[in-house]
Amino acid sequence: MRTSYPPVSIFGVPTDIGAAHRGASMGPEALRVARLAEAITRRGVEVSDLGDVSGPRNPLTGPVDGYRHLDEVVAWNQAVFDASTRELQAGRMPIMLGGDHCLAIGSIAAVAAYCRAQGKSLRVLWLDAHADFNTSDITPSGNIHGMPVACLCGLGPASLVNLGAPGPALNAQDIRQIGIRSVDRGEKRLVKEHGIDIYDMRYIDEIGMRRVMEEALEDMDDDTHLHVSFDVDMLDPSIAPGTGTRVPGGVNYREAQLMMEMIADTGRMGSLDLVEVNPALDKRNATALLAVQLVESLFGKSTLMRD
Ligand code: 4U7
Ligand code: MN
Ligand code: MN
Ligand code: MN
Repeated sequence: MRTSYPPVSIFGVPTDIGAAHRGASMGPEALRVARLAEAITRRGVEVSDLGDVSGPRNPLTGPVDGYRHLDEVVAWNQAVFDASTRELQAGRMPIMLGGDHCLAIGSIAAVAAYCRAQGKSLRVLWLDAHADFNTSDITPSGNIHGMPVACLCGLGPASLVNLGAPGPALNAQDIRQIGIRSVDRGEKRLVKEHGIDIYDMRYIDEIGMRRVMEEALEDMDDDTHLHVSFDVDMLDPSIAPGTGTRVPGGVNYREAQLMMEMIADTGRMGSLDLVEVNPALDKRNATALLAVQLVESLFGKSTLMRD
């Protein structure tokens, strides 16, 4: 088990450009108010909050050819890609605070390009209620936060697919999705066709979170970079009400803690997205406060000394 983490660089990505509900743009401040940096510091990790990346304002226009705000989503993701790349190359761990989940296109494209250059393999854990595998012809909403996984696998507009380097950033086999319970009709066919590994809520109920995590974290080695993309709507809405696309029947508090602790045990996490916190829908910042507790576990906090 690794006991030390590389230094962490936190960025806010204050936008709701990819979502239908306004307010995820306030997520970074909510997480700062919930003392995210202090919680990581308590784990003995060096942390710098480098402020916010910037991008265009939300024009609040409707979908065009199946995409809402495509140009603005590209601009924000270019900024996320550049910031993530810089930190990875400096040997630091980027943490991107959303903002809506479209930012994972830029953050994961950066991680994928970095891993290719370093000859490392990549494992992406996608913690979410949703598969986020829609495309312009099947999306029920036109919202690009429902499309990042498809874009990263090469299904999407050229401006997003080729954001970091030409061609798809990810292979379907690099991804494990956990907590899934809302997949749209056309999206179901597509995730099946591409063989995305999905641990849905039924599977979690049937075999339990411990075995799910063991399977999702299997076959990594010393050269594997683990990227965690954590959409807080994975959590049950009763404990995490502050998010725009709530789906009942989510991961409970103990299950979530176990997930984070088991990720920490691998010692392999090299980058993190913390997305979809929407303070406008929250109750007394409960969702951000819970997310901070979970991040503390992700950095190895546990009740007893374990080794
Ligand atoms: B999130 C949805 F139709 N699938 O595409 C869509 F249900 O990043 C929701 O996971 C997407 O929060 C949710 O609009 C995106 C919808
Ligand atoms: Mn998502
Ligand atoms: Mn989601
Ligand atoms: Mn959402």
